[in-house]
Amino acid sequence: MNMAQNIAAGLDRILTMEVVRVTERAAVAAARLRGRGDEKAADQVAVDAMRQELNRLAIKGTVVIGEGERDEAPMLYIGEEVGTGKGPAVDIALDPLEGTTICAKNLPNALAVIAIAEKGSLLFAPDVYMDKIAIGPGYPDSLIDIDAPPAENIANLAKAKGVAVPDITACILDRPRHAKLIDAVRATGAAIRLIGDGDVAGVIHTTDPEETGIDIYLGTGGAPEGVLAAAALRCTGGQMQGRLILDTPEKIAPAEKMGISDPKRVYRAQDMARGDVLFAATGVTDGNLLGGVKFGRTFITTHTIVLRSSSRTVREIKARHQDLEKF
Ligand code: VTB
Repeated sequence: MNMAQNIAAGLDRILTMEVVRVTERAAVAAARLRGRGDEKAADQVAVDAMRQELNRLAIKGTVVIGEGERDEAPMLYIGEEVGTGKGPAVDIALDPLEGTTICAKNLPNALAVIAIAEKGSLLFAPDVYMDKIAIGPGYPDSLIDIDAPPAENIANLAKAKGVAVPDITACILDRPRHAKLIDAVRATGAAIRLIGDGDVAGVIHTTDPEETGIDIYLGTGGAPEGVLAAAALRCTGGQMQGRLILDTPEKIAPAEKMGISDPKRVYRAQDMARGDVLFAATGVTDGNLLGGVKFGRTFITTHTIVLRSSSRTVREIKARHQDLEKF
């Protein structure tokens, strides 16, 4: 692709650089309340900070995955218009503090996260659970199947990776609902990394097993988090499948209103985040892929990953913020 084509295709690439400030700002705000045991307060400051910075971006943005419905979320609610209004029309999925409990306890992998996509290209996921499976890049298409038993997916992955099953590590949210899944994975001899929260990070970690030690993500987490993770995987490569858990009429009816006609549909990453997508995440607490915010005497350090699907460029930005006033 030549330069002119690159500029013409999809989102304005300058946004890749601009979006970094948005997650940096949210991460610094949340990090100030790290380990204070107050999830709500940490989330609130992250939301405020992200919104402030987002409204400086030259976009006509609409939040499609955000903090919830307008009546329950005063800011960054679904449908909120963000940005200066002068710029491309884009859809935005965000989570100013993914892993509020992790942040409150100062445990690994709390993130400030955003995805920006061409208008109409993100799945409008209702706030229900999603069954998820994900692996990293470099494997044949359809190696994993959300409907296959975990043992089969793990055996296929081990074979394709060229390792024995016990050398595979699966990441699973530590929840009672996963008891059977955990037993099934343990029966294969594979290792499990149980995480308390933060399955956006859990899924992304599959894309770099050498760095993170995680080969496969399995289990049920939030659907909005599923779309955010899918946006990241569209940029890094890797495979993901997700199915909304719409098991009651109370869940099916609002989902239908959001345009979901087949409640059992299996979505791949490219179905959840289509077209050109940007994804940025800044570490709040130290994690497997990103360092957390560090507060120095004269500067603050942040560590961010920025991804873009059309070029599949992976950028890591370590920033030293010396103008402390603005934080
Ligand atoms: C996961 C996790 C999130 O929600 O998606 C989880 O990654 C799912 O809900 O960090 P439960 O906590 O009910 O299992 C979070 O914990 C919070 O958004």
